[in-house]
Formats: sequence, C-alpha cells, structure tokens
Amino acid sequence: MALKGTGIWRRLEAHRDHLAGVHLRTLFADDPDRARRFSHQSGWVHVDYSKHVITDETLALLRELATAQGIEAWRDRMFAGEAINTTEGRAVLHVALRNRSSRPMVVDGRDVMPDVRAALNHIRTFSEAVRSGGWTGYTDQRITDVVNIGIGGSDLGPAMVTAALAPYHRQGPRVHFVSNVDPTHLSRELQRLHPATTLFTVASKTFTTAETMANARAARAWFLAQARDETHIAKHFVALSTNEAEVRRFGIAPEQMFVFWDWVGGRYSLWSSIGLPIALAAGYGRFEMLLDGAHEMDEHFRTAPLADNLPVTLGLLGVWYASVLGLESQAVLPYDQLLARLPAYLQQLAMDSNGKRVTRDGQPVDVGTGPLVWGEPGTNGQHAFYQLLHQGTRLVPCDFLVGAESHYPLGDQHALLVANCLAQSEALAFGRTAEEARAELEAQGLTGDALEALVPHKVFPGNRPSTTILYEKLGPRTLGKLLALYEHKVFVMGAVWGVNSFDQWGVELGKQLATRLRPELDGPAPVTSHDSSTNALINEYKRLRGGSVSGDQGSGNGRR
Ligand code: G6Q
Repeated sequence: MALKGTGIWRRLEAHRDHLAGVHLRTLFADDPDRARRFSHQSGWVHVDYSKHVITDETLALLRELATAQGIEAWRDRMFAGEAINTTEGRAVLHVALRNRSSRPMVVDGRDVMPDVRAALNHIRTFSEAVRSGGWTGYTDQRITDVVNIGIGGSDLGPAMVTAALAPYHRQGPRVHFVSNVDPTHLSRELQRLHPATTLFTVASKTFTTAETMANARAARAWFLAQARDETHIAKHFVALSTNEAEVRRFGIAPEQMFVFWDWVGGRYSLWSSIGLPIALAAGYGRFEMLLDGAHEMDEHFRTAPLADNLPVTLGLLGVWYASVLGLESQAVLPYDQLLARLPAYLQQLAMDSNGKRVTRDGQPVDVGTGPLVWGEPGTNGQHAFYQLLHQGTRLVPCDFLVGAESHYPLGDQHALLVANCLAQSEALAFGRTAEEARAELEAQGLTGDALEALVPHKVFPGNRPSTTILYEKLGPRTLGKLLALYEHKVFVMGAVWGVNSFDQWGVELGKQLATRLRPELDGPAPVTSHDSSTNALINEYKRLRGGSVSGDQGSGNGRR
C-alpha cells in the first residue's frame, strides 16, 4: 500500500512545501481566534495544538488521508474484536478491559465481558484483603511491601501509573517494581525487605520471559531461605498471567493466579490483571476510576467525528511530522513529577507499536513510520537538553503536559512550574529575532562589534511545534483518559501507515541470540564462533571478569 505516489500524498507534500516559509508569528498575527480554533476543550482538559505550523487546510488534507486509509473502519474492527493483529491472529481488545458500559465485547463469537468482570472482582477482593490486613503472610503478619516482577509491558504501565497515583497511596503497602535481569535490581530491592511481610506479584503474560522467570526464581529462593516451607509460597507469590500451565509449573496454584487473555497486548495490559499492583498501592476504587477515565476516552474515540476526534487529530499530526516532514523524533515533556515515568511508558507504547517497516501485507512502508519518543519531566529537561530544542538544527515536536493544580502545594512552586511550561512552548513557537536580540543586548549596555558578535547566538528561530495538554489536578480518571488518548493516537498513526501496531517481532532476534550466546560466557576457553567483534567482546569479558586491573575492587591508589 504505497502512500507516496497517491494523489492525497502529493497534495500533502505540495501543502508542506507551501507552508515551508510560513512562521507561527504570522499565523497567530493573522488570526486572533487561532488558539480557540486549534484546540480541544472538554471538562477535564484543554489541548492546545495551535502552536503547530498548520492551517485548516493541513487538517483537512490529513483527515482526507485518514479516510482514504480507512481509519474509521480499522477502529470499528478493533472495537468489534476482529483479529486485527494479523501476524499473531489475535483480536486487540484492551478497550474491553475498561468497558464500563453494558455493551457486550465479542471475541470469536463470545462476549468476554463476564470474564473481564470476574477478573476485576478477583483484583478487588484480593487487593482489599491485602490492604485491610485480612490477607497476611506465613507468620500472620500484615503485608507491608509488594514486589512486582515483570518487564516491558508487564512493568512500564503499572510502574508508571502506580507512581502517578502516589497521592492516593494511603494505607496501602509499598509497591516496588523489579524488571531488569541485572541482579543489582532485585538484590537492592530485597535488601530492604523482609520475607514474612513481602508479597511478590509475578507479572508475565507468557510466563516464559527469561528475565522475569530468573528474577522470580531468585525471589522464591530468597523467600524460602527464610520461610523454609514451600507451602508458605501460597501466601507470598501470586501470578498475573495468561498461561496457567507455566504458572503451575513455577509452583503457583491457579487460585493465586490473576488471569487475562491473549487479546490483551503486553504494552496495553495495565488495565488488566497486570494492573493489580496499582490496586494494591492506590486501592481498587482508584483502579476503577482509572478504567472509567479510559472508557470515556474510548467512547470519544469510537463516536466523535474525525474533525472533533482528539486522538485522531493528535495521531494525524504525528503522521504529518514523521512521514510528511520526515522528522525523526517526538519529545514528551510532563511538567508533573507524578508523570516522571510517562516518557518511558510512551516510548514503549509508540516505538513497540509503530516501529515497523512493512505493512500488514508485508510490503515496505514507503514513508517514515514511528518516531523516536523520548523525554524527561520539566523543569529538569530545561537544564539538560532544551538547548537543542530551541537552537539546534533538528526540529523536534514537543508534547507539554501540565496539571492546573498540585497534590502537594508548596508556596508558589506549582505556579512557577506552570510558568516554565507555558514559557517554553511560547519560546519554541515565537523565538527571538535578531532585532529583538540586538535590542536586549543594547539594553544591557553592549555596543559595536562585541554586540554584533553575540547576536547570532542570541537568536531563537522559533516556529518549533508543540502541543500543550493542560488538565485538572492529576487523578486516576484524568490519567486513564490521558493514557487512552495516547493509545488511540498510536493506533491512528499505525492505521494510516497500514502497519500492524500490535506485534513486536523486532525484539525476537536479540532474544534468540542471547540464549545461544549465554553458555559461551562460561569457562575460560576463547570463543571463535561469531564475527570478530562479538568474539573479541566475549573474550575480553572473560579476561575482565574477576579481574582487578582498574584497582576499583582493591585498595586502589591507597584510597580505601
Ligand atoms: C509489549 C511487549 C513486551 C512484553 C514483555 C513481557 O507489548 O510484548 O514488552 O510485555 O516482553 O512479556 P511477558 O508479560 O510475557 O513476560
């Protein structure tokens, strides 16, 4: 499905060329109503996309593209439970997990909602028992700490949401997340915990992921070293998974298993049993509110016409940058410490989903697809990498996110945070001309050559695009809506490109090679079976392992 040669694509390219010389300064000067016309407002949120170099025609052309690519039909097929994850033959129905209506959701002719409700009920009863102290450990002590062992989709979503809902963590256990197979991660968490008061949630859709299984086995050994009796495992290990056989094999009984289904993709699974740690930390009621919020966004995405459909608009802007302008990256800049892990979560959501180079039918996509997604919370990023955003040679569209209020008011600090957020998008959009830079330098008393030498360094070209998402104080419902908004944005982008946004074959090869390579790290014999670079790295690893060349491990340089 070539995009490039099509009529609509040629018109988009011509339109891009036409806009090349247009500055946001002019667009705003010419249209006093621009901010209102290029924004989306509903009770909980104000989304401003007026600081993109776009016109009504841009959006009209992009919507025409969306229609040509059958966006609405693909969306409807997702909600109808069709197997749109074609390479795995699976439905894509995370929207069923947060379907708060009485509408059935059907996969293979069967309404999955009774199963979804039963799984939610399991989460509710268990999380309430742990939080109230009704569920105790093997010495009858209350659970004080929960360690979630999972990676990728079984880590990033629940970890990000749990952190974002920190203001609601009253009375709940402390929840820790261990993902990395690097033994440092688990060891450092366990150092602070006691087996008798710790609960492990082993989160793995497949229950075969090497990193998670290695950490889970290590956690079990740590627990048994103290508890001694394997029957105590039942009080301290639960599984969040789709694979009952593997869960049993690990030694967790089916009663201790929180289920979900193959139609829930890993990176879309925080709404399923994978969200149990969220309910443990913040309470089941908050978890339900998260689902409520997501459902509201689902309904908006499902029913709003393209022109008023927020995920569609943001997704089409994403396509505009990644494909029509050919930009490489997209920054996510939450001015909200509670969303510190949002960039990492969105990175997976976007890059696992749309980091694809062939369409569903295996043909190369002839335009740029999923951009690199990266970011850090503001204001930290301002002191780190914003220099490039303002004056570098690359154009990086930015998403600013900021709440209207903080859960933790402290003097005027939140207003200072908001001021910084709004000032950054203003500076990016409008910049500072040479005349303005010159006037400022003159006001500082500079003249002549010294002044002129500085002017080019003080110029900000501006015209750098951003979206600002301004919401009420961050709570579970708002968060649910925001996350569903991004999920559907990613869906729209993938649907325009015609890729399957729901598989991730690209992570397979490295996994296979790691399994093959692992035994070669043992023993002293030099390895020659790979390319010269990999051979050398393996052999140098053997030399450096256990060595003390740097002096770091001994009394190096007498500094002990
Ligand atoms: C996400 C990916 C991936 C997955 C992890 C963990 O969409 O599929 O990040 O979530 O590899 O997989 P398990 O949950 O099966 O351990």
